[in-house]
Amino acid sequence: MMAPWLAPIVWNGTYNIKILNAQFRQRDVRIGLTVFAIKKYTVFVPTFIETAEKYFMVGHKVNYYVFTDRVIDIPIMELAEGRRLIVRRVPTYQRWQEVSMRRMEMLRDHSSRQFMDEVDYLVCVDVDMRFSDEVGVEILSELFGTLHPGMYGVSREGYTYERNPQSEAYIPLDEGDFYYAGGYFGGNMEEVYKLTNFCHNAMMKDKAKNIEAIWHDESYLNKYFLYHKPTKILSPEYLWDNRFGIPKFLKRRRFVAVPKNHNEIRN
Ligand code: UD2
Repeated sequence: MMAPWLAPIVWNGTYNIKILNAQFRQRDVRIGLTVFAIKKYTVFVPTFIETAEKYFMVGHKVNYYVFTDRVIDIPIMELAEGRRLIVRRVPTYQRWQEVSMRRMEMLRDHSSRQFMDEVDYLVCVDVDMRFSDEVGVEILSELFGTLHPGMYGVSREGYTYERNPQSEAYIPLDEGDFYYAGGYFGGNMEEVYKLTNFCHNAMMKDKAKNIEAIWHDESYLNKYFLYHKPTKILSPEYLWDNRFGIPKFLKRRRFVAVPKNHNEIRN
């Protein structure tokens, strides 16, 4: 429940949401939830928003930021009071790996401009997901990351970090705390800016050397978190994939992957 640097690992039962809600409401906190829906991934947006309306930060001020190359495909949706949907047109890239990686650059650019004025915290997630239980202010902190559901319980040597010493994402076998998921991180605006700026610059340095890390943006994120440790860590309750079954330790599944045919949806 606690990382060795005293950052809490958030599980069901480790916090009192009533106290936390009162604290965050007192501060009138505004939360941004960002997703990218490029090319065919626009099909995931309606379920994502509908389920977020039901479970994500209910009772708080929320801005949804949807980045897409197909603005016309994003439906107008009815939202609860205090919640807004902001759709931004962004460029697309041919390879899905590049689509995934370029999110860092676009988040960085928007962090230094729009987000700064509009929200206090940013939550950056994958779009091919649905909320299925409450996700509230208990996740918010200066800088947070999420344990990857597929790497939970795996030993450090087994983590799929980038192992090529030439890459900016390189992590040696005897280093690393946790394996964090690329599809769920966030923090306050300053920290998200620093994280996305680092990851994008590292990717560009590698690109110049013709290197692409094994798990793309996720590999660079893991490198960043090694030297800039998150102040809060979300348990796999916050990011699950039913392909991994439903283990006993998992009391809640709050945000779950929508099954997809990778080849079909990425091409
Ligand atoms: C994992 C990570 C993802 C990223 C990726 C890198 C999780 C849950 N997911 O997801 O964050 O680190 O590995 O390999 O940790 N996208 C589009 N259009 C496309 C392709 C991608 O919009 O054509 C966006 C979309 O928001 C999607 C995200 O990029 O959710 C990541 O792509 P993915 O979900 O196909 O990658 P996946 O499942 O391997």
